[in-house]
Amino acid sequence: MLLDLNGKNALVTGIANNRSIAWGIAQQLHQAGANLGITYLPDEKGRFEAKVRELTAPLSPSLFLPMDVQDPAQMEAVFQTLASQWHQLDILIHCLAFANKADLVGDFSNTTAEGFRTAMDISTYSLTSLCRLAKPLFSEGASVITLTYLGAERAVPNYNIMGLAKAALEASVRYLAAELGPEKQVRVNAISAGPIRTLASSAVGGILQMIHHVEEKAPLRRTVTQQEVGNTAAFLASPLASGISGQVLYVDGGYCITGL
Ligand code: 0WD
Repeated sequence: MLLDLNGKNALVTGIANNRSIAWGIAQQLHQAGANLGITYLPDEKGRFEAKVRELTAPLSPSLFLPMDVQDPAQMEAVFQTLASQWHQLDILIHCLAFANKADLVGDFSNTTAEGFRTAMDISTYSLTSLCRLAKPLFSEGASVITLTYLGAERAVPNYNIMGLAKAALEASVRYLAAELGPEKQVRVNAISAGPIRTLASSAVGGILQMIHHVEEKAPLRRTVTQQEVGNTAAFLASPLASGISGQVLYVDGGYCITGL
């Protein structure tokens, strides 16, 4: 059986620019034949919108909508549009995260309550909100995919509050998989990607050192690309992965198995 996503509707969140992991995922889903809906984080001057619109135009998305996950009305509007225009959702890509830059460097115990809430709200709770809104629209065998990082289970320097957000995100994957599986065979999984240079990762203190460390120590002696993460997402989204749910799949060149 070949990887074929023709006729599948895929909502992709988290494209900020051409380095975004979500951009790698959108390209691979498109190549496999999926019909795309893209959401972008709106800003006052509309710069993100223009940039993301231009970047994604070659993939001919049938929907292009603003969605700040801190704005419940905007999230509801996205799903109302999905309901009226697509009628059903086959693939949901949650590929966004945020923490205050001050909370991504130095001592973890300095994390503020406000910084804690912000990181958890945007990076973790948003997956649950998206799944709740998508639940009535999921097709039989639909696939939900989120992005996580090794900092969820190990004390990676400077990852700090984002490590907690990812640990809770991985737990959310298990609870959502348990809830959504029985009725319609909806699968929920996370991809744990190795470090990649993006807008979000540049906020994490010492990210370049971490990338060099992976290049020296990972079994494949390199970091992974957005395209490699995209290929794994396309696989997880497809019937080829029909028996996989509630898992965290590592796409990290094998780094997480090393004793280093
Ligand atoms: O090394 C890496 N880059 C790794 C990233 C390793 C392992 C996992 N990840 C995860 C991230 O934690 C995140 O969950 O992959 C996901 C995508 O991250 P990315 O591709 O590294 O980062 P980026 O290209 O910046 O995309 C994340 C985007 C935001 O960009 P900025 O940098 O402007 O915050 O998430 C979006 C936004 O487009 N975003 C939001 N979207 C809706 N509502 C919000 C929000 N409130 N906040 C951020």
